[in-house]
Amino acid sequence: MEPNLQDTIIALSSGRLPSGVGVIRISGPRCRQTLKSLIGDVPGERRLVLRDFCTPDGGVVIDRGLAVFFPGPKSFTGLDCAELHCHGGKAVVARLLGVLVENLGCRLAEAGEFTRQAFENGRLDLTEVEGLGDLLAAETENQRVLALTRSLGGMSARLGEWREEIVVLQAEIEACLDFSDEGDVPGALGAGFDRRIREIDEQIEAVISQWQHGRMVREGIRVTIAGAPNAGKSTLLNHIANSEVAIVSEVAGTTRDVLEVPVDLDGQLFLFADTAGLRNSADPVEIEGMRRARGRMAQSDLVIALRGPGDQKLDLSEDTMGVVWTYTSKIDVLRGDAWAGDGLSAVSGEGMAGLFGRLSEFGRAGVGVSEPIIVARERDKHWLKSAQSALRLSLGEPALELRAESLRRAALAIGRLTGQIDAEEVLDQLFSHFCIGK
Ligand SMILES: Nc1nc2c(ncn2[C@@H]2O[C@H](COP(=O)(O)OP(=O)(O)OP(=O)(O)O)[C@@H](O)[C@H]2O)c(=O)[nH]1
Ligand SMILES: [Mg+2]
Repeated sequence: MEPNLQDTIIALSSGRLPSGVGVIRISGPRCRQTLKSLIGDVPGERRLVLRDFCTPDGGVVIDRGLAVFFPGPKSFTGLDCAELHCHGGKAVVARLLGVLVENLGCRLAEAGEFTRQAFENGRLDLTEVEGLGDLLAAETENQRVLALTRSLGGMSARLGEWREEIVVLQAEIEACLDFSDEGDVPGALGAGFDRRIREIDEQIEAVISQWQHGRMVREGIRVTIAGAPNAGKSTLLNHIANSEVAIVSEVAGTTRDVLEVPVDLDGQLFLFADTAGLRNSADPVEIEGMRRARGRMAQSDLVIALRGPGDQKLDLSEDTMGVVWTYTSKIDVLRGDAWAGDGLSAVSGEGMAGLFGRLSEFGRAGVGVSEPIIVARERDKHWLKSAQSALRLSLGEPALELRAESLRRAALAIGRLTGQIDAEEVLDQLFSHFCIGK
């Protein structure tokens, strides 16, 4: 999508119609003129006023509602903006949009186009745009907090500080080089120069170390329920999901596909997956099921290894990058402490409170413990690591020119994160997930 900042774009920014109120957003150079034609004047800046919304020619009233004007460049998009709060009826909104397009020279916005204008006009950087996209998509409390921190510039602020300091360091090297050009005294970097580079490196490291938690908040904690056939894995998933999503039967080898269910526990998203039971089998479908089960296990943050009362010991620690909790299932049919370690029954509910408590604790660990999390995307980790390695290169390098070049590359990596450099591809991808009107 190529933005055209000459266009005045409009969209219904509120939700599905009919609704109590419909909010139509307008942004672009024709904003003032549009307001004059539609409501007779341009209201005072950022003041909500009651007006009749009229057709421009005959002055027929379409609806009565509220209008507000946000002059650029200090508006959300950086251009003149307005909002019309009309009654959220389908015909009302259709007529207003129709008049705006057919009589007043506006155009319907594409998905994410208001935010795109904001980015093009320097009102938001790429990390803030990403935060905003995540905020609209947020379904859990932890996702909301992460997305809000980012959309309000939590990440931009850190990146800005680092970039500024790196540019200063770079300038100091340039000054040294200029000085040595002029003759006798060779330039020397001030004391503490390397320490300042190391400090930025450490700060970047601290932020990268949050990445796993950020990823778990944003994408969900991946939990796989695995174990022997018939151990009760599907029954456990159904209990956790509070719905009969998986087929349960006394036939061993019932589950073949990986079945994933998102669950919000205490504001944290978990993605629970039921998998095929693991055993020696010659059945090609079952073998494929086990291959998928192992694939999901390998990619999991947590594996719940379930074994039935009579099953052999189970060790899945080599099968995953995450942690493994082993439980004995069906303890309702056992007497006393006939099982070793943790036990649960998804049928009687015994041990389930303990499991949920442990899961909530797992979800809380690391989330917002010291500082709010600001990194969550693969892109964040990639460019932060790239900035870091450029900084480290500049430390090890004796030649001043090469040290300056490494610093320049570190600043460039940060510029890629904020979208000052090469934003196009990321933006197109990002806005394809935005809704119209944002
Ligand atoms: N008494 C009792 N029976 C259970 C419990 N959990 C599961 N079962 C029974 O055990 C049998 C197998 O349960 P499933 O949930 O299908 O087991 P699974 O591990 O998914 O089995 P596969 O998909 O074949 O690997 C069913 O008859 C369930 O009703 C439990 O906690 N207590
Ligand atoms: Mg099953």
